[in-house]
Order: sequence, then C-alpha cells, then structure tokens
Amino acid sequence: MNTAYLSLGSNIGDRLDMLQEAVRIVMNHEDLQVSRISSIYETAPVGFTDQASFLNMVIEVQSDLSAVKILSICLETEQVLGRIREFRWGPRCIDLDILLYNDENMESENLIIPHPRMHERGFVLVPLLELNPNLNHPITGVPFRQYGEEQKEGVHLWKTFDGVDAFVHSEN
Ligand code: X6L
Ligand code: MG
Ligand code: MG
Repeated sequence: MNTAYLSLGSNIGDRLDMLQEAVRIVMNHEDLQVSRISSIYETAPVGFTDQASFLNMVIEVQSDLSAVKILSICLETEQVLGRIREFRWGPRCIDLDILLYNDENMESENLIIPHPRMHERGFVLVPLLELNPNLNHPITGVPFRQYGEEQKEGVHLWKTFDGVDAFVHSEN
C-alpha cells in the first residue's frame, strides 16, 4: 500500500462544488481510498497573480496504484469536471496535483515527485501540514513544518473540515 498526497485547487465557477465533486470522483475509484481530507483555504493567486483567489485543499490517499496511474486519475478527474487549459498558471475550474508518493523521488517527462515547488507554496503547505504535521521533504529531509512557517501569507481558513460525510454530501 502506498500513501500519496494530492493538492486540489479551483478559482473558476462554484469553487467549493468543484472541490467536492473532485473528491467524490477520487473516492469512487475502488483502487484508491481517501484516508484524510483537509480544511479548505482561500488563497491569493501565485505565479500569475492577476486572477481570482483560489480555494485549495489537500487529501491523503492510500492505493496500490503507481504514481503514474494516480496521475492519470487526476487528469481524468479534471477532464470529467470540464477543465479547459487556456494558459500556463491561468485560472482553472479544477486542478489536481500529486504532491508526494510515499517518500519517493521520481522524475519523468510528465510527472515529478515530490512536486518541485511544493515547499514554496503556502496554499499547498498549510493544508498538507494540517493532515500530517510531521512530514519531511523526501529529498532535503527538511520538515515541511519548517518551510510552512514562512509561507502562511495569503492563506486563510475558509471552511473547517468537519467529517467526510459533511464534506461529500453538503450542498453549500
Ligand atoms: C515565481 C515564478 C514565483 C513562478 C512563483 C508559483 C508559478 C506557483 C506557478 C511562481 C509560481 C505556480 C494555484 C495558484 C497556480 C493554486 C493559488 C502554480 C501554478 N495554482 N495560486 N497558482 N492556488 N493560490 O492552486 O502553482 S498556477
Ligand atoms: Mg497546480
Ligand atoms: Mg496541475
């Protein structure tokens, strides 16, 4: 069994609904268990800053699937929810990224794990640390907690996680 952390983000349309739908789709894969769900954070856009603020969250999943297969589930979920890629770093109705896969370090054309810039992004670190405050960066060995302390700017708790059922079934 492998443990992976996925980052989810949305800044177009009904952002909460997009995150909920994405988690539902991932949960419905029988080869993959969603073991933890973070709170939702409203976050200032980074990279391309002239766009709407995001809702971001992180989930922990357990699976015997390879990282490449989990990536294809992420991309398929984006497709199902109607993601249109207009330009790099631009607005998106839903984005699913693999942050970590066990403590592995892998690099292929389409997939780099750990996510190369995850330790610089508060919108990733804050929800990740909520799920697991004791994780270390697989390459540098530095606790994510240490990176996270410098990256909380622009990240605000928006909806506290209060149970899987409330998350998956709530209508608002
Ligand atoms: C210099 C150059 C500094 C590039 C930062 C950072 C680029 C992040 C891309 C960067 C740089 C990204 C989200 C977002 C994006 C998101 C929030 C990206 C890819 N996705 N901002 N910006 N949440 N808050 O999910 O992460 S575009
Ligand atoms: Mg992303
Ligand atoms: Mg992505």
